[in-house]
Amino acid sequence: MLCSQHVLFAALIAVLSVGKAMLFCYKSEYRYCNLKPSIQAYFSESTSYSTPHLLLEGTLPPLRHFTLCTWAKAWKISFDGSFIFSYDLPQLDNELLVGVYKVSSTYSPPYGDNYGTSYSQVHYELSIHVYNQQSRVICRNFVVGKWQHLCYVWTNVLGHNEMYVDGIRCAESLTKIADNYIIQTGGTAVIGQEQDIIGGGFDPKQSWVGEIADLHIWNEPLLPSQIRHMFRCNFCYPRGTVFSWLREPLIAKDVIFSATDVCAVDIQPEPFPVPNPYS
Ligand SMILES: [Ca+2]
Repeated sequence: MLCSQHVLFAALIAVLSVGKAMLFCYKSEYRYCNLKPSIQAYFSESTSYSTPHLLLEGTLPPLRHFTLCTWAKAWKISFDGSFIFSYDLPQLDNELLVGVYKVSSTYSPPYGDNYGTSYSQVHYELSIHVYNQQSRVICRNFVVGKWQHLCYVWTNVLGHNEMYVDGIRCAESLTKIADNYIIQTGGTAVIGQEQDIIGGGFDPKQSWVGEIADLHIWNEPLLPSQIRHMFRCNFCYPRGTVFSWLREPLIAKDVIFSATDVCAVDIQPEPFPVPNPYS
């Protein structure tokens, strides 16, 4: 009942497009149509007096795997890490933590006119912590100042993990984290800051500065094709089974909500139809 009108509208578009548009819907119980503008949360720069964040009133269930996907627009990324979602246990910091790091490196041409000159270059790395163990990977297509779709995937099967920007998998992560571990329930989750104590201990240098929308968490590792469908806003995509954006009780602190349309970003059409993984 959530969006039957939108499903009908999407179906009409598909028919009118003489079969060129394909309707990608997932299992009906997960159906969520993204044809209407989303609600974004804006996190201004943190200071010692203001630390914008969202605090979940509930906790997370035990997790053997998870996928966390969100739309995010960063206005600034820190060398200390800018964190999107932080889940801490009373007895353990960084039980589940995801974010982005700015990294600077120097490059010296091995030959040519500029031989001997050092150039500074910046890149960005996505990061997952589970059980306070960290994996970071370079994501060449991450940029500041633009809506992007970020996904973090972890499974306790060999501690495998993957990260995606705009449906494209970042560099292969060779760091396996929390092999065979089960993320514990009973912790506290915060969006937009990095906790060092339960519900607090925020470092302004590690806060998220920018917008976040449609953050969802699933208790399974989603497939690359599912992640690509979400990025491409292919009419319908699943709501998170563990956490669903603005469907869970949250306490907002210094966060500004407004309407946005993350699916209005300039997305190039698929070069060929991608089959529905659930069909
Ligand atoms: Ca921490």
